[in-house]
Formats: sequence, C-alpha cells, structure tokens
Amino acid sequence: MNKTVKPPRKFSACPHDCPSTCAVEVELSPEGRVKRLFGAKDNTYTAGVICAKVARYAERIHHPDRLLHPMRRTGPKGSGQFARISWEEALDEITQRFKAAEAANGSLAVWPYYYAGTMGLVQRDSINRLRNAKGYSGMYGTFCTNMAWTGYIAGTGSLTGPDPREIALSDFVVIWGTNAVATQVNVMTHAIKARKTRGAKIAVVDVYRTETMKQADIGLVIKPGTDAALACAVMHILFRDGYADRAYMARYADVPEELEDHLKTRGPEWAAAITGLSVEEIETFAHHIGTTQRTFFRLGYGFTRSRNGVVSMHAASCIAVVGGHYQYEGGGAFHNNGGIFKLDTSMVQGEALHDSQIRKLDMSQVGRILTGDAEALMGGPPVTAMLIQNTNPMSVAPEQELVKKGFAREDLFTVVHEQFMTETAEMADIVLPATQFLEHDDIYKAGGQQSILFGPKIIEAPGEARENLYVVNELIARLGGAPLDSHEWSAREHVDWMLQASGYGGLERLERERWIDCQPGFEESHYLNGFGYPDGRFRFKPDWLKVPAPNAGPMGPWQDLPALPDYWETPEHPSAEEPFRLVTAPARSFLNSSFNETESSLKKEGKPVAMLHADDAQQLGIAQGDLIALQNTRGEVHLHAAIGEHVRQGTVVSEGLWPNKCFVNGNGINTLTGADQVAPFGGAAFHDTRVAIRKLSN
Ligand SMILES: Nc1nc2c(c(=O)[nH]1)N[C@H]1C(S)=C(S)[C@@H](COP(=O)(O)OP(=O)(O)OC[C@H]3O[C@@H](n4cnc5c(=O)[nH]c(N)nc54)[C@H](O)[C@@H]3O)O[C@H]1N2
Ligand SMILES: Nc1nc2c(c(=O)[nH]1)N[C@H]1C(S)=C(S)[C@@H](COP(=O)(O)OP(=O)(O)OC[C@H]3O[C@@H](n4cnc5c(=O)[nH]c(N)nc54)[C@H](O)[C@@H]3O)O[C@H]1N2
Ligand code: SF4
Ligand SMILES: [Mo]
Repeated sequence: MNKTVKPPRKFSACPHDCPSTCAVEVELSPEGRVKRLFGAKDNTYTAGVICAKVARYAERIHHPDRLLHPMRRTGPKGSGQFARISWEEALDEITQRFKAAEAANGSLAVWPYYYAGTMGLVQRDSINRLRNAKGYSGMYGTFCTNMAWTGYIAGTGSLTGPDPREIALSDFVVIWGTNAVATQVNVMTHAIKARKTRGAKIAVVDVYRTETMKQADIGLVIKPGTDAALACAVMHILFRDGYADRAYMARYADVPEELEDHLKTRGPEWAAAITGLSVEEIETFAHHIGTTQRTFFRLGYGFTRSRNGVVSMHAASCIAVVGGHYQYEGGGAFHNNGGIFKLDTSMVQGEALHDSQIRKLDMSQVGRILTGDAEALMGGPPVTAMLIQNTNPMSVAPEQELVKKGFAREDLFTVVHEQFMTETAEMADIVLPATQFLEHDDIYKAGGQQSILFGPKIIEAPGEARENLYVVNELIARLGGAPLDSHEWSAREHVDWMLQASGYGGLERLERERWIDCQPGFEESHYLNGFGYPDGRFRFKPDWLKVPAPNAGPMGPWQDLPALPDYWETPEHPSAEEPFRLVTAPARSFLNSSFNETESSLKKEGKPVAMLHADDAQQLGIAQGDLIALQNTRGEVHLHAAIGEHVRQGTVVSEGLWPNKCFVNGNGINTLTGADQVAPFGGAAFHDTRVAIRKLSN
C-alpha cells in the first residue's frame, strides 16, 4: 500500500482575544490553501487541543465575504453603498481628512480606536505609534480586563500566579466565573487530566448551568454579582472550622485578624440569602476547599463584568490566602499571566513620543463621546475623525443607541480597517481590507498560559488586503508624524527588536523554538518569596487607589468600595420596574463578534435567545419560543425565549455576540448594557444589566 505523504505543517499561534493563545499547527493544501488547524501537541499548555471554531479556520480565512479592496462610501452612512478605490486614493483621502480635522479642532479631534481582534503585539499596538506621533486623542481600553486585573492585583500586587499547567496537579479545581468549555477550552484539558490521574474534583461557580458546569462535580448557580458573598462565607467557614492557615497568613498577609473579625457576621446563612445558594451547598464547597491543600482557583473574567466586579475578584482571590493554598503545588489562585513576560513594546507603540497630558477617552463610552457628552469628552474638543482597527464597536460596545447615533454623524469621518464588512465597517467613510493572522507576521503573548509565540506569514493575502502595520506606517509618513526609527520597520524587525530588548534573544531563536516558556520558578509563581507589594504581603485590605494595576485614574463610585472583602450591592440592582438581571455571556461558536460571519458558527448557535427560568416565564405568560422584549431605560431588544431550569429565577442570560441585524428589531444586546465606569479604575459591566421582560407574540 502506498503511504500518502502528509505535507509538513506550518506553525503559528492563535491571534484571537482568548486567554488560551494556543500554539497551532496549520495544514495546507498543495495549492497553499489552509485546510485545518490543530493544537500543537508539544506545547505543554495547548497540549494538542484547540477550540472547534479555530480548527475550522479555513472557513474564516477563505471566506467569500473577505474584504478585498479599499472602498469609499457612496450612499448615506450605514447604507452599505461603497465604490472600489485604490490604496493610494484611500490613503490620500484619509491624510487630507485627518489634516482637516486637526486644522479645525486640533489634533485631539482625531481618535484612533482599536481593541484585541488580533492579540499580536505588532498588528494590535502599532496604531498607538500613529497616535503618539501625531498627538491624537488617547484611548483608555476598558472593554475587558479592568475589573478582573484590578481585583486580582489588589490582593497579590502583581498579575502573575501559579503555573496554569498545575491545574493538572490539583485535587480540587475551582473554575470561578469563566465558561471555560466555551471561552478557553484548555483549562478543561488540564482539569480533566487532574480528575483522571488524581481523582480531583471540579467545582464551577456561575450564574447559569453552562457546558462547563455540566462537567463539574459541584455546580454552584448563584445570583449574578454575589460572588463576594460566597467568598466571604467560605472564608468564614475556614476560620470557624480550623482550616484557616494562621501561620501562613502571619507571614504573608496584611490584616488576618481584622479579616477574621470582619467575617464573623458573614456566615453561610448570610451568604445563602444573598447568593440564592443553600447553606448546605456553601458548607460543602467550603469544606472541600478547607480539606484540600491542592485547591486551584481558576478565576475568570465573567464574574468581574459587574459594577462590583473588582470586589468579587478580590474576595475570591483572598480564599487561597486564608486557606494557605498558594503554598502548594497544584494550589493557589490564578487569573492571568500578563505580568511574567515583560516584553518591551516601546518601539511598536512609539512610547518615546507619548504625551501623558493628552486626554485618554474611555473606549466603552464611544457612544457618549461621539454624541458630544462633555464629561465623556473630558472637556475637550469633539471627535471628528477616527481610524478603527481590530474591533467592532457597533456591535460590542455598550449603550448601542448612542453608538449608532454617533457613527451616523455626517460630520464624523470614519476609517475602518477590517477583514469583513462588519456593522462598524458599514458605517465607515473609507473601508480598508485587512489581512488575517496567517497572512502577516506577529508575536503573541499569552494571558492564560505562559508562552511567547511567533506567528509567521504563511500564505498570501487575498485581493489587496494589507496588514495593520502597513496602514499605520503609511499614515505616519503622509501625515508627517514626529519621527522615530521604528516608523519604517517591518513586523519582523519589530518582533526581533522587542525580543532582543527584552532579553529573549531575537526572532531567529523564537522562530526556531516556536515558543518561549516564560513561567517563573515554583517559589516565585507561588509567591513564596512574598507577594508583589513592597512588603511582600497579600492585601486583604487594599488601598484601592494605589492598586498597581493599569489605570487612568480613579473612576466610578470608588469612595464606596468596601475596605475588606464584602458583598457590595450594585447600583443596578433589580427593581420593581426592571426586576430581571441580564447576563450577556459569550457564545461557544463566536468569539465576541468574530466568527459571527461564518456559516458553521451561525448554524451551531441558531438564533439569539433569552434564557429564562420556567417559573418566571409562566408568571409572564411566556412560552418556549415566544418573541419577547427585553427593555430598560437604554433601549429595547426583541428576541425569542428559551425556557428551562438552567438559569435561576430573576436571571436572564443571552449568549452572544450576535450581529444586531439578527435581532427581530435590529437592536443588538448591547442596546441594554451600560457604559458607566466601574470603580475604581473603569471598565464595562457587560453582565450587570437590569431589564424588564414582556411578551410580544407567539
Ligand atoms: N467562544 C468564545 N470564547 C471566548 C469569547 C467569546 O465571546 N466566545 N470571548 C473571549 C474574550 S474577549 C474573553 S475576555 C474571554 C472571557 O472569558 P471568561 O473568563 O469565560 O468570561 P466571560 O466570557 O465574560 O463569562 C464567563 C462566565 O461568567 C459568567 N458570569 C456572568 N456573571 C457572573 C457572576 O456574577 N458570577 C459568576 N460566578 N459568573 C458570572 C457567565 O455566565 C459566563 O458563563 O473569553 C474569550 N473567549
Ligand atoms: N454584551 C457583551 N458585550 C461584550 C462582551 C460580552 O461579554 N457581552 N465582551 C466584551 C469583551 S470581553 C471584549 S474583549 C470586546 C471585544 O470586542 P471586539 O474588540 O470587537 O472583538 P472581536 O469581535 O474579537 O474582534 C473585532 C474585529 O477585529 C477584526 N480583526 C481581527 N484581526 C484583525 C487584524 O489583524 N486587523 C484588522 N484591521 N482587524 C482585525 C475582526 O475581523 C473583528 O471584526 O467585546 C466586549 N463586548
Ligand atoms: S481556544 Fe482560544 S486561543 Fe485556542 S484556538 Fe480557540 S480561540 Fe484560539
Ligand atoms: Mo475580552
């Protein structure tokens, strides 16, 4: 029999905004088309596993709807009417319009806007070099990480922690506020390994019965935003029943006695009333934690997307200190490894040209900003020109009614550099076609694991699609930005410089080795040499405004933050008029708004629905599949009801992000979410929305 020779696989890294940052292998056809993607077996975190949507990447990269040419709007804003133009024409027009915007209202009138559609450090962050070279308005990136990072760093003093691969060496894996099966599948790989090899138990804390919870031994479905109450009760029990590690706390924590005293009134009965759990559920969970040295808390983002999310994250992270779990292999609390890499991105971002006096506009408040809200504009000039890369604010940003109004402004000149005709691109004056990750070079650093990875250009881009770096470099040249050596570097030159400057050798090494494992040793990872604060002590009682997390100054009602871990009732607590709490959790087959253009993902997800508890549905006279309205002061969204026992009474969950046009009234789910800044350093509370529900029709 003839053995078919398989073509060698190419190596890359998944560029998407996902904590896993998988090391991937790419199978190409003899004609050089992408066939299928695989997880690299020899990367010890990826361990041969990637999610289904990225395995099917051929569908996204060879999609017939890829943008292929620059285009200029010919009809009204949002009409979808565009005519093809050349790159030269497009860049000339952008140059002229940005110059005009600057002449009329100063350089702050131009607002480069981006997020993490690609996590590549060159293609994602170069736009900041344009900003810095021209003195354009700054952007405060608040979509995602603010509450989670601030809450975690509040305790530990650094964004590091136990090696995430140690989940496989744990005896009790607590997956808290993350739907790992959908959002970061590799957590499950290691958790299931712990179960198979060590008989580990898995617990999941969420607000509905997710696919992750279905795989757990202990599933705790709590009321949204009540995680800190659960955490307090768990710590109360650890102190009460002799499981608290007092010797450890005496050495490693700030105020253990004060915490113990404070928690005396925060027992399981108190927490049961707040969380909706039974006292028994809380006792059982705490008992497992207390009796298992190797308890690994994998703390996600989901439970921090609330107005009290910082407090929830901090409270959950405190448990591993009270129980002393951080000392043990396979134990402790991990959220993100962002602090271990220390990659120097100053040349990519043009940091030498940065002016710290320039306003930093809150990206989540894009709706308020574009509709002229003076506070959101920080008292400065209006925004009249934008360059948007790697993000789709017409779908993903809160307060959509304002976002739509803003982007419809005739006096706003919008450039969107995109892979697809997203709902944001539809609002543009100029649309530019972008490459996908296998069509350009870039470097990636993981958040949920420990590698730096290289993703080389493997195939040619379709049509005239060009990388983000090209657009940035061309615009700086044409607009006459302040000079910097790196303005003309290629992506490979940037990556090489970054690696050299950060002590990782150069690109040649990374290309040869495919990834660099940056996990510090056991003692450092487990904070055995002390936590990240100067005195080495974990903070049960953080000085909130001094938490060493990325921030743009105090925001939101920070004065009201509790001093010690506590339940902090959120301002948008359900009321008589708006009695439900809406959680807008991620869909398994979409990644934010990415993949909602691929057939297979759309087919798997079906249509947008609101999951309701059967008793709530009955009270409202709503039957399975009925068309319903979710409504609050921000707007109204029409979608179908999915009734079951997987959510609690009072909670409604809608998985997304669906394109706005998939909703019956054309209003996407972010019509309902708010852009008020969460204390103490801002962020958007996507899972914390009060709504009323009414039936529209069968
Ligand atoms: N398939 C898929 N993967 C993704 C994404 C996606 O959209 N789809 N998004 C990517 C991005 S940008 C990010 S940041 C990560 C985020 O990944 P995660 O850390 O998983 O965070 P979320 O996706 O926001 O929400 C996770 C879970 O939090 C739950 N949750 C909401 N409110 C609460 C609460 O108050 N308490 C508790 N205990 N749980 C709560 C939600 O029900 C949801 O199941 O995932 C990435 N991966
Ligand atoms: N209701 C609700 N809203 C949410 C969330 C939620 O849980 N619920 N999650 C929030 C979170 S955590 C996040 S991170 C945001 C993310 O929201 P977005 O920032 O919009 O993220 P994506 O949808 O991943 O990517 C946006 C776009 O980037 C484009 N893109 C990818 N790579 C490149 C590239 O190399 N060049 C260019 N020019 N474009 C590229 C993709 O085609 C895609 O259209 O959404 C937030 N919005
Ligand atoms: S799990 Fe996350 S990092 Fe891995 S392939 Fe899927 S989207 Fe990419
Ligand atoms: Mo995110």
